[in-house]
Amino acid sequence: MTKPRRIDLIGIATAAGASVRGCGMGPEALRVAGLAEALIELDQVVVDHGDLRRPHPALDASPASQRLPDERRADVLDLAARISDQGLAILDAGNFPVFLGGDHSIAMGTVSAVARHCAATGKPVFVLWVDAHADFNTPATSPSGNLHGMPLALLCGEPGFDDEYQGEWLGRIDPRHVSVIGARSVDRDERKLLNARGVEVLDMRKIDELGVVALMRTLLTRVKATGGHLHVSLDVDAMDPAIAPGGGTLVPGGLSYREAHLIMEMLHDSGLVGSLDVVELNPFLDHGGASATLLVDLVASLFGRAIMGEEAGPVEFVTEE
Ligand code: HAR
Ligand code: MN
Ligand code: MN
Ligand code: MN
Repeated sequence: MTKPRRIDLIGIATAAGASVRGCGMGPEALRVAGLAEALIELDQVVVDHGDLRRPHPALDASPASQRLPDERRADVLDLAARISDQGLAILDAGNFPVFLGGDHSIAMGTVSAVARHCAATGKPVFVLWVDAHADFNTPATSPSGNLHGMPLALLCGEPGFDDEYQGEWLGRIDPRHVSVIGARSVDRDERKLLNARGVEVLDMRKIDELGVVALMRTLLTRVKATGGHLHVSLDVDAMDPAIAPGGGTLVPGGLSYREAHLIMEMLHDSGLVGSLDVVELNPFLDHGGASATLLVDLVASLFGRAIMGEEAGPVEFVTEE
């Protein structure tokens, strides 16, 4: 990747889009696991903007009680608008935002920032969603009502999101420019929407059969041909729970350690990635920081850490006709 002017870290300390609490502590766990240090080691310039959080967290009557998804929606959308504005300012300044979640509903704001930034220059936006889930539910199809299962549908302009979800802050992306990789838990009606809108789903079966390299080469070649901006949204549950236990909605049969790194290494070599989310890390469920450490190492691979050092350079891809 051509070196960005600067990497801007921005934490979003929230679990408002999820029913399992704890991923609000994600940004701090990523810092403790050495995220900034790993990037500095790769000769990047890093600024940490600290965390966005909801302004007045309400106290529940019982500490164990869970607020319903409807009661958490205003927090999700308030944060999304702030994330979008702050992300846009970072991108407009020519810097590389790394958004530290927080649950995956933060991507309503992060991808909006990218879409708004690119709309100004006419650059097409592509999204690589690295996740066990497709996060393409709408309020009508969602089995849980949790907003972390809906960001892609909102961003792709799916109907069924009322006025409360709309605003200047919301950017739009083309569902045919979205690829979900690592998927293995897709809801019935969500699957119908994904197919109808032309979202590419590189599910675990395809990875088993064809391998990460073939799938990523095809994708990267397509993005490169358009000169697009590639946004990567990395959900901790994309990886197998055996190596990444720190998530609230784990699904067996995920990416192996090397598959995940290879995705990041190929993304680095492509030079196409301009923004990143690291989401759903739940330090309360993690085992001794294993998942936080894995995520930091994956981000380092995305920014050029390589087994034999950065000088080895990218492997050229040849496209066979
Ligand atoms: N598909 C389920 C739902 O909509 C579960 C979504 C869980 N989402 C995440 N993000 N952990 O990927 O409720
Ligand atoms: Mn730009
Ligand atoms: Mn997700
Ligand atoms: Mn997920």
